[in-house]
Amino acid sequence: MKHELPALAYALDALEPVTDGETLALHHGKHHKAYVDKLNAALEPFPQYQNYSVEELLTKLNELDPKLRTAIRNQGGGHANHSLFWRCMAPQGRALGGEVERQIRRAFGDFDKFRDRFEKDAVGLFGSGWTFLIWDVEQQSVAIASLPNQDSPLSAGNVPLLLCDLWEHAYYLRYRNLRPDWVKAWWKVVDWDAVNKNLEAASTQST
Ligand code: MN3
Repeated sequence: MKHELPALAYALDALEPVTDGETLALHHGKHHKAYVDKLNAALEPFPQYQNYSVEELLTKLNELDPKLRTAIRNQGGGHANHSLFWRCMAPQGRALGGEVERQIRRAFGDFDKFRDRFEKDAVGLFGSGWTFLIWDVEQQSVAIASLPNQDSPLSAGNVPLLLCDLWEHAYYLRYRNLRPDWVKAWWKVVDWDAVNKNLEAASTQST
């Protein structure tokens, strides 16, 4: 099985002004595509893993052939993180509601407190990486997690529900060095219907 670059569900300029079309074209067509190509190249000598989804590979990271682990962590993580990132956004976004709203209230008190914590975490992450809303399987609760590079919560047994890309390639053309402005603007295109679907899949999987 070859891993493939997923098509976007919206036009390249559809997330403007939060993300400009040039950034999205490069981010999806060059950056994400490079992760997919390098993942496929890394897997070529390992026929035993041909039928694994990228999510399965990341979940089983520590059981894989040690020679493959770094490539799965970086290239597989890059592919999985970006695939989820595109699916968690929509033009104009979709409003918060449903079970994910209930779980955010349960874990953080209210949405504003959650958003403040998420933004602080995202702005405070040194270097490149992602801030996630995860389903913490052990705690049976939503939680915030920031991870470096292309690491995936799946490799720690948790399920990513929503994620904000904090690599400079995600925001530099429009926001320059101002990561806080990017993170604040990004909420406007978050598709909470998609996040609810991710939560539904995560909680049925883990019970
Ligand atoms: Mn990126």
